[in-house]
Amino acid sequence: MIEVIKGDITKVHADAIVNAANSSLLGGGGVDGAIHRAGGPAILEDCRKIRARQGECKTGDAVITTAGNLPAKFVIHTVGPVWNGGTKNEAEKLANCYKHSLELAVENKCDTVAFPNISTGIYGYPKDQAAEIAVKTVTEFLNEHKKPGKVIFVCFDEDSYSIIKSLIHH
Ligand code: AR6
Repeated sequence: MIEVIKGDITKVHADAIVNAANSSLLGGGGVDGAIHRAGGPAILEDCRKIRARQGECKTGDAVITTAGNLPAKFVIHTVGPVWNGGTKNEAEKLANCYKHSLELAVENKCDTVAFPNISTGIYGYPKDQAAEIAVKTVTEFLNEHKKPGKVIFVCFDEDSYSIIKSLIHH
């Protein structure tokens, strides 16, 4: 099932929350900054280990770490595309973020997964187009795999909240 709420993802009790990271995995602003601040240094420690093992995280890929002090069990870090007017396969890359994050969640037995609106802040992806891709990709994944049991879209702004609400109630 799919839910949408308005709020701060660092406060959400879920098996996994997803972070809109960058390819360095070493933190940044927006939701990334909020997650590292609220979760504490254990998250960055795990990110550094992953970097040492595999290097940077490519756009559309995802990795999983501890959630440190957050009320979630894991943080799944995915790297959204920077909006470039739609000329750089942004839609496919954004869909891959949702797909790969859900694959990691299932592999790690997460039954509840919370997503922010990936790429729609600093990376500039238009909120309506990003919301359509998010809802479509998650819906298809749940139909195909029958898990995770619950996906929550956590919207920080009213715009994304009302767009996603109207999409999932259709
Ligand atoms: N809870 C939920 N959503 C949030 C929160 C929060 N606490 N804070 C912001 N948002 P952004 P991006 C929303 O900019 O566009 C970082 O520097 C925000 O309103 O966080 O994917 C990374 O390191 C927006 O709707 O991520 C990268 O360099 C959504 O989260 C870059 O930003 C995503 O906005 C990634 O940019």
